[in-house]
Amino acid sequence: MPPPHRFLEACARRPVDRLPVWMMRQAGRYQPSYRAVRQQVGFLELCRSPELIAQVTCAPIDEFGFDAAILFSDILVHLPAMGLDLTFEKGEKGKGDGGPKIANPVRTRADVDALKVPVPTRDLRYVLDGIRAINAGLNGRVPLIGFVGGPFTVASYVVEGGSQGFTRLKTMLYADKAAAHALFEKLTQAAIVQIEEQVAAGAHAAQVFESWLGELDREDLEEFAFPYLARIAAALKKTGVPSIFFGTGLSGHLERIATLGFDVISVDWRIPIDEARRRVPGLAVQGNLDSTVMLSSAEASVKKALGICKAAGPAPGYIFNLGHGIQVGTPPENVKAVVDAVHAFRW
Ligand code: 1CP
Repeated sequence: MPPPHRFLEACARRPVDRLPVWMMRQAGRYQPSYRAVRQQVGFLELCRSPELIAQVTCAPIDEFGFDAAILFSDILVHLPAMGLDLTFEKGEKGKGDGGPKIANPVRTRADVDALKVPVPTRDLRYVLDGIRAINAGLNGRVPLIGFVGGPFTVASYVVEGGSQGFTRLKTMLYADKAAAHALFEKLTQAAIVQIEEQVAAGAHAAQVFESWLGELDREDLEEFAFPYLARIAAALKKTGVPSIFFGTGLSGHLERIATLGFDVISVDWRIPIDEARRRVPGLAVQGNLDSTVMLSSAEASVKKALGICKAAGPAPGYIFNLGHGIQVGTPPENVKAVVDAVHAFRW
């Protein structure tokens, strides 16, 4: 890495020249350049091509000037190596992203026991080669964020067989606690080996996506999620790169999440950013524009974005981002307007 970059500086809560900004799903269907690639190849085919991974990861850096790149992949790409038959349905025309489908979902203890922990250097070589290809393309311009899914969020797809809610998984917690723990254990091991190899291949930071963890109450978070997340955070600490925890619907649990061992907490729009920063004083905070506003106008998007920059306050350790991913149909010019406005923001 060349001189310290403002995204990594902010993760470490050191002062920066301008607020760093990147956006979840900054590579995706809202971009004409991404749609052009997807006209040629299926989603999983794209995820399995190191050259295409590098192309679509670098495109938003060139197009919008983000301060960090995020590996183009998915939180579910390792599932075939675990023994699950994963496909992505075609996104309906104009209606957005194609969702994941698992033909042989995990429903019983025997299903859990049959799951294999992947060996990334063998099973996910394309991801690791992709990381090397991205860094060659970025040439040190911005750092690269690697990622994995959190155990609960990945389990929701594995048990339901797709984006079908959480009822089956939550029922498993109560009906067969041991099976649920065995599943979270396997998914935790799978997350740790993947993120360790991503860092070894050249990722400069790592984000854990626990998008749906807000589904659980405090008691279940304590039993079924926090211990596993703390293990992932500890493994990340050993790698030496900054770690980011992302979840939604978790505003009631920020102080507890701050004890898990992550360096940065990414919050959704349901909590004012100043309140989030007050509640986790020892950590950097990332967030939290509601991506829906960017479906409207550049003016409305910039107004809301600047309100967040101001509310975040001047203390080091703030990274501008969204509360969740960029939505399909977002006009790219609204994204550009927000990036430029955040970069122009000064105290
Ligand atoms: O720029 C980036 O962020 C691109 C890399 C990326 C990441 C970090 C993709 C590409 N997916 C993810 C993570 C991911 N995948 C999450 C966690 C983040 C979040 O909450 O959005 C989740 C829940 C998934 C599962 C998944 N994969 C979904 C969501 C389904 C649901 O339940 O709502 C979908 C639609 C996918 C496919 C997918 N992954 C990524 C893209 C661009 C797409 C669309 C596929 C296409 O091109 O048709």
